[in-house]
Amino acid sequence: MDNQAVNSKKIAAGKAIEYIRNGMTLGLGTGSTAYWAIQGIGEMVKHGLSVKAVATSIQSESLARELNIPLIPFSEVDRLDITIDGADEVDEKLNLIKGGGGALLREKIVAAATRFYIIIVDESKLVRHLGKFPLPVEVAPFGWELTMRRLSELNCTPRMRMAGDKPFLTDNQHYILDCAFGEILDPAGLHRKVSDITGVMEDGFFINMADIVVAGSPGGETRIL
Ligand code: ABF
Repeated sequence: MDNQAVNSKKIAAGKAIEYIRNGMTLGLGTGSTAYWAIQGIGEMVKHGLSVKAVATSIQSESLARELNIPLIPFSEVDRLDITIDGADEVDEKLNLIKGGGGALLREKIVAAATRFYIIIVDESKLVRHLGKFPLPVEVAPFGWELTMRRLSELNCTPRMRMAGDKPFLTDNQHYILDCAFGEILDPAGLHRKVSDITGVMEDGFFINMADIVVAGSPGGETRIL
């Protein structure tokens, strides 16, 4: 990843963690942008911030442990005060495609329990319409071939996400089918159709879930959308 992209991610993360206050319960996102937010929270904890956190992936959980961010099981949480997470695409209505990192199911569960959901991206993720990025769809391994056929009937090209020569397995032991739809003019409507397919555990559409999006630019500016 080039330095400019890293800088944009760091800038966005640095702005997002300014919303955190002592005593909050936080959701920790997944991916290379959320990584910088978790690093920043770790620094704040080192300087006395008192928070509890739930991670959205095994990867983020181990990073939080390394940084001594106090983790609690999601089962002990009713609501989270703030979650900071990344995204693959953000449209003009702040609808998202997420799941490039493979953590979309836990990310959406945590997002749905969050009072203030902050998405952090470098500005290259801002698009007019979703869809250039293939929609990640998390599916049960049992019957995935039939699920794939049903998804392709929605006029997309589903491809099994691989890890080497085996299917990628999510933290929940499911497969991911990356579905190239091309430009999506009605993401909410398509989300309903995808969700109706038996065998689909979750899709990467986050419709009307982001409270704010912080977009960082290589020049060091941030935009709050
Ligand atoms: C995770 O991070 C995924 O939901 C999302 O697809 C990805 C974005 O990755 P990055 O911040 O590395 O671009 O939240």
